[in-house]
Amino acid sequence: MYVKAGAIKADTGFGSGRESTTVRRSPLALSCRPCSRLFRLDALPLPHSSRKIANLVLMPGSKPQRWIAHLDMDAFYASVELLRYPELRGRPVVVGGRRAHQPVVNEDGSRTYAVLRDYVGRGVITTSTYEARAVGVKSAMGLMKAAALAPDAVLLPADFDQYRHFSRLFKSAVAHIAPNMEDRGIDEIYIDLTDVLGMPGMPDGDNATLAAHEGAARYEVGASNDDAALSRVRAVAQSIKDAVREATGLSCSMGITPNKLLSKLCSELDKPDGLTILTFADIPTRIWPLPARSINGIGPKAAARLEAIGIRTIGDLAAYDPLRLVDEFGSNYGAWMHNAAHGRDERNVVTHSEPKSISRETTFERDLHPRGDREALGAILTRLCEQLSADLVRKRYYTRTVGVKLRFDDFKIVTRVLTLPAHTRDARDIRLWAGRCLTKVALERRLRLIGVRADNLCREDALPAQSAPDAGDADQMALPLFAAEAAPHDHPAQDS
Ligand code: DCP
Ligand code: MG
Repeated sequence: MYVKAGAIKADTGFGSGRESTTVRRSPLALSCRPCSRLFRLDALPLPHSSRKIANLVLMPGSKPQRWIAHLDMDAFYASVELLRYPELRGRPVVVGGRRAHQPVVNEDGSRTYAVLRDYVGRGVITTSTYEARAVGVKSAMGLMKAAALAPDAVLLPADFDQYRHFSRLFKSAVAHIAPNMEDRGIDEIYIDLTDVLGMPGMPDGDNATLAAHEGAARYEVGASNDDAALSRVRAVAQSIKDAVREATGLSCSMGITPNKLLSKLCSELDKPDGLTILTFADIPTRIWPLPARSINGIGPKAAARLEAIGIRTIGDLAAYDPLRLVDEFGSNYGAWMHNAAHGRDERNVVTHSEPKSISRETTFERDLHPRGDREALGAILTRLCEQLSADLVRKRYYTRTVGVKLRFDDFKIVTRVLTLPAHTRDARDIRLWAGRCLTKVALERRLRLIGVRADNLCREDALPAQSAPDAGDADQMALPLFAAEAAPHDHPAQDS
């Protein structure tokens, strides 16, 4: 069923060994004539830097192989709970209860825990310990159904503040070792280790010698997969896992491969406390036997459709005619599935995410009436607009959509947004448009909160020429709470 690795290499250009013919391109690579190896210009290893420069041929666009890690915390919420209830270690535990399921502290200091058999309701499990998973209990399962499988499992309420706290702790521990980190949610991150592996002074693995250190430091196509480089990758990975454990007391699992797609797959392969390092050469043996649905992006529906055409494993998918896949699933998804099955993924680790909006809001000490407290409200709104403007300047953004948010004394929230004719970050413009937004709201009740928001952001270095900032009108800061005239480009309001 599987195509031979050699044939696949010719088809895909996987850079899995010295015999590989295709390399990825960046402008900084040199090829050494005598040995035909490729090096990064800024990371020439010693024996080569002493060669005559005539022997080094500039290879515009040659790029080193990347090492990307995916790190995922093990049974995250449940593991955080076990830190404060260590006596529950080894027992099946599920998180998902309500406040009523909080453990009760007895007079002698011991605790009494809620158990699943007593649960009545429609709640679902957020996560469970591996002991509970062993009997089939898993995330998103109804608690009543889980009770049938594991009646003695302990039920704990979720404490999101605590999980967020531990999330920050583990991410900051990783960032100290490897700052090129992409936040993917409360318990997972991608890390680009390519540069870390080139840094001197990182911990060496058991077998790591000076030669091993050099092996990983140089960006030699074909050599980055040798034993020395792999032991270096393992050493850095272990140092990250140790740092996470030291900062949190928790274990995590890591997958490390040349791209995000494969790493995400691999972090699952050896859970809990796992470490899986794969190269492109391992795809036929380690990746192709896995079910197609283990690829992130192939959900249950797509997996069922694949199964209907005889595709069960990733290997089946890789061997399937890509044109037929496109016929079946459309050009985008079909082509993506074909590439994914061959382990191809060029996505970068995105260390900085662009904000979608920036906002400022304030809750009043006492509820304010839109008419009786008109002046005070106007002043508060003006101050919020000034703060928002300062935020935009500091973060180097302009906005084209200004919105207001109001929470009334009955807790009902109303938002109104308006699109401006041009980008701005001027406090007076923002104040003018916020006032215009307010004319769209029926202000009958007292207000608990007012907020102002900038959406539709544009980085200052990407500002279109026609949106050159306008200095605004000095009088706009003295506007009444509500601007009288209607504004163009009215958006539908979003009430909630
Ligand atoms: N979560 C949730 N609802 C789900 C799945 C997960 O609320 N349907 C929460 C609880 C998990 C956390 O997100 O602890 C992280 O999700 P994971 O999928 O990484 O699951 P775990 O970390 O619990 O387990 P694993 O060891 O398989 O990663
Ligand atoms: Mg997890």
